[in-house]
Amino acid sequence: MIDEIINKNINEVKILNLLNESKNVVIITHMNPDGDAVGSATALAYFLLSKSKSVNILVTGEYPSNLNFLNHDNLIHSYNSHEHNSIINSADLICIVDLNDPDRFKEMKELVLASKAMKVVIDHHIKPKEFADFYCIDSNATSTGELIWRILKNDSSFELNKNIATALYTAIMTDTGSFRFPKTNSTTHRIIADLIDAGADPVSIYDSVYNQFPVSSARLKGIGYANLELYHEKRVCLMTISQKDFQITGAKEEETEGFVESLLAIQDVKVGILLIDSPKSNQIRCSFRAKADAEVRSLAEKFNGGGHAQAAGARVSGMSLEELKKIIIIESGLLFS
Ligand SMILES: [Mn+2]
Repeated sequence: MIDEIINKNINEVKILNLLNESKNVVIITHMNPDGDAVGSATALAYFLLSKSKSVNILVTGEYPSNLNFLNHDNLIHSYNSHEHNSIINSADLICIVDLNDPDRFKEMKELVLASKAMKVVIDHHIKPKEFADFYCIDSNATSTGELIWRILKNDSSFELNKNIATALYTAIMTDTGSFRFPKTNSTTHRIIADLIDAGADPVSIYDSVYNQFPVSSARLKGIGYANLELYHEKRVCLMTISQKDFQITGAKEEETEGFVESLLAIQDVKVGILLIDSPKSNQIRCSFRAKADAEVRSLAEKFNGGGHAQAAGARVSGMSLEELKKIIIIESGLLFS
């Protein structure tokens, strides 16, 4: 299976040719899209619009309101079968960005897989599933936004305008943790320099993405911080958020954005773990983050999850928060053995 995908992993110029040959393009990204997902999708959409293609971005469910500033031209739609099935059916190219597993298409899955359109995956996650016609995958890329940049800059008539620059800046900024995660290098900063030259505004983009927390989120984080636990010579920091904590603060689940990353700022901590007893799904959402000299993918995989070496996650059902916590405390110790 993996060999099959390697054979279909084509270079940026070939992807560009597919984009240029298309007429009706649908861009799909994952549910609960992050800055990389929305930024990559909108940058690609603006490029295709500049080539007079018909373009729609479809996401399952809502997307976070702090990314609204990227959707001022209303290119992103929350999928509903009534309005959007005909759009998927009439597409000749479906670009799947920042995800590689059709299960994450959710309600769109059947229709997308059955579509006759050419399907291309542009992504930087590992272990892609075999379902698309072509793949543009580089797990060493900081972000899908970086891959979109590599593709577009091959186009001789490509003009980097403010909309594309802002979308790609957002994608790369969010997936590099504002240029401090391990894959950040001089190439990243050279791309960013070009994006700033083309009109991306670092101050206003950061402000739009990150300085938008409702006070309920700050209060929830306060409860989480008050209850932090450290294990394994302070190398593992565990934050748990219970359903009761959501009730007390009135915070919503999506207001936990950034909580787990903040655990790595604590002295001696190598691995941050956030367990959220989800009021929405009746599952426990596990988020794992690691510093560059540790890894957490193997931990996520033990709970049927996955992700990157330094950022991974899983969803667990059938046990209480306390039961799962006990197991995770033991398992996380094995990361250092
Ligand atoms: Mn990404």
